[in-house]
Amino acid sequence: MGGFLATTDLPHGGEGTVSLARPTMRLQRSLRLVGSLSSGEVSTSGARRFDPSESVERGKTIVDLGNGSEVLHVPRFIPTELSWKWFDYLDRNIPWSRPTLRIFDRDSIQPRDSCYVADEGLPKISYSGHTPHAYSWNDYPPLRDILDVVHRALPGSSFNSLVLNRYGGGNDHVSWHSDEEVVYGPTPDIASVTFGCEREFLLKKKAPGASKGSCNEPARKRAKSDFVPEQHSFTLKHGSLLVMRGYTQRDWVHSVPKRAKAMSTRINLTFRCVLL
Ligand SMILES: O=C(O)CCC(=O)C(=O)O
Ligand SMILES: [Mn+2]
Repeated sequence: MGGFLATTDLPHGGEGTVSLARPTMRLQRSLRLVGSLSSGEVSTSGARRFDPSESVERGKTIVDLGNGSEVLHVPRFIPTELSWKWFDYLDRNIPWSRPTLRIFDRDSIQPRDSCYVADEGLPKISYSGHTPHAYSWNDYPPLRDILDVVHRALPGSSFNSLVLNRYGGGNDHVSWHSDEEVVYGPTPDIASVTFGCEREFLLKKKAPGASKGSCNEPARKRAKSDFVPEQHSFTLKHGSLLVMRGYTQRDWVHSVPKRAKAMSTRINLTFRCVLL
């Protein structure tokens, strides 16, 4: 994750309407865990037997956020069984960690596990005082298969890096932030694939003048007090795809808030392109 974290953590924490892990899904998963999967088995299992661009065409919703920002949402992108295979592989094999972040001069432990994977030779990324180690795609072959599926779904895309997040339950979250970073350029596509427990993903319009680089402080305070931010909510299901496009990072913040009812693990992958 890049960008800034807002002071007000979790404005919607607690009383969720979504995020229930369906018992049938949990049962299906525990049954599957009886056998263990090697990365080779996961790689060859089904990724080439479905057509990602067809999934997008069949089930996409595009939300125009205005001023050159938009979100593409495909709730049923990757078939369920294949999504569970990838979930199990990632849950067991990724070197997850919870770094300490520095936010507004205070240290706090990141409220979710994460990992970073990138092409060799890219500039490093940093967020909240943390510079994650860049692991190699070669060490986790199924990640290349997921990347390939995303590339086939989004003609013209060319992602070279990946932030993985694992939310162990409803307390794990990501606070309001945007991934507005010079390394991603002014209008990055960020493609997000979700496995496991569904969670709510919120987008909220930044206050006028809140974008990086704005320095008109009194006008900003005045504008902020009257500002009622527009907000959108997406339920990110197991096997779903969501793509933030255009000026979404410049003009909007996003979050995955705490949800008491989210009982099981969610893994989210955000594919990005670091500019050289
Ligand atoms: O988990 C998600 O859906 C979003 C993660 C995110 O925003 C980030 O890693 O920057
Ligand atoms: Mn983000």
